[in-house]
Amino acid sequence: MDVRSIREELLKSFENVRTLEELEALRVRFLGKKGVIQQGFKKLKELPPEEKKAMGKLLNDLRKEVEERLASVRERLLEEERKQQVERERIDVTMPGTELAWGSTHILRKAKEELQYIARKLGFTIVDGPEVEDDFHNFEALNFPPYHPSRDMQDTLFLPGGLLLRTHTSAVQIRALQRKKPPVRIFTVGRVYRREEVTARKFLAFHQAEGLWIDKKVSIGHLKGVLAEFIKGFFGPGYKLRFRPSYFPFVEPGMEVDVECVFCGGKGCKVCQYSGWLEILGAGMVHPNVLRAVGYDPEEYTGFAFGMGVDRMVMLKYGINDIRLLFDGNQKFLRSV
Ligand code: FA5
Repeated sequence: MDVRSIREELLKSFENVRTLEELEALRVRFLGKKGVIQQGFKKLKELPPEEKKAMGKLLNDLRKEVEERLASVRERLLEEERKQQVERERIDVTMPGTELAWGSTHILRKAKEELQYIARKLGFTIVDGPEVEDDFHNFEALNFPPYHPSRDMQDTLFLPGGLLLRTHTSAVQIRALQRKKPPVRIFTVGRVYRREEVTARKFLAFHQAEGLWIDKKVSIGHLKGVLAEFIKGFFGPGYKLRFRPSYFPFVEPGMEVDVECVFCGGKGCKVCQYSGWLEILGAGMVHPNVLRAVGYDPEEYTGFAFGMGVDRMVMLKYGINDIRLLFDGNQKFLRSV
C-alpha cells in the first residue's frame, strides 16, 4: 500500500473542494468505514511484523492529517458561505422605504373632542356612563313612569336580566347626580341605541352629547347662553338659534332647538325643507321629579339639561347628506371630508 501516493491524492482533492457536500464526500472517501485509510488498517495484518508498526504509524499520521484538513477546509467554506450570505442580504439603507398610509381622526371623534373642548371652557366636567343601562337610569328616574306612553318616544333594545342599551345620554345625568353633590356641571358624549329603521337621517347606534347644570338659581337664560356658546364654538359665529316648545318627561319646560340652516343661511333650501331651520337638540329645565328621584330638593336647586344629536351636527357641519356615510368606514369618503 502506497501511503505516500494516497496522501498526495488526498491533498490534491482538498484543493478542489468548493462546497460542504463535496467535503463530506471526501470525508467518507478517506475516513469512512469503507474508506481508504480504514482499508489500509485492515491490510495491516497481512504485513510482516517488522513493517506493521511503521505502516500503522503512517496510517495514523495520515488519519490525523486528514482530520485536520477537513476541519480547516470546513472552516474556510463556512466563512465563504457567511460572506456570501451577508452579500445576499445586504440592505441598501439609501433605498426609499415602503410608504405607510397615515390614519387620521374620524370626523365623529373630532366632533366629540371639539364639543368636549367647548364644554370644558364653559366649566363643565367631562364624564362617561355605561352603554348597558337599567330601567331606573334610562327611564324611571327621568320621570318616564312604567307603562307610560312617553316610553314609546324611544324604541328600546332590551337585554336579558332587565337591562337595556341606553336610548339616550340623559341616563348619565342620573348617574352623575347620584355620585355628586350640587353644584353639578357635567358633560358627556357617547353612543346610544334605538330600534330605528335606518334612513339617511336616522341610525340605530348614533351619538349624543349631554350637558347638565344643577345649582341654586340656574335659569333658562343660562341655558340659552350655554347653547349659544356651543353652537358658536362648533359651527362658527353668526348662526341664529330658535327655541321651540317640546315635550320630554324629564324637563319642564322642554324645548327643541333649531339652528339657522347652515347650508342656505336661513333663506330656505332643500336640506331644511325650505324652513330655514334645522333641529339639532332637545333641552329644558330639569323636572322637579328628576331632582327628587335622586334626593335633591327642587325648592333649593334648579338646573337645565340638553341633549345634542352629534351625528346630525357633524352632517350639518360637513354638508353630509346621509348618516350612513359616518359608519361605513369608506376611506374615499373619510378622506374627502
Ligand atoms: C333625547 O334623546 C333627549 N334625551 C334629549 C334631551 C336631553 C332633551 C336633555 C331634554 C334634556 P331626542 O330623542 O329628540 O331627545 O334625541 C336628541 C337628538 O338626537 C335629536 O335632536 C337628533 O339630533 C338625534 N337623534 C335622535 N334619533 C336619532 C337617530 N335615530 N339617528 C341619529 N340621530 C338621532
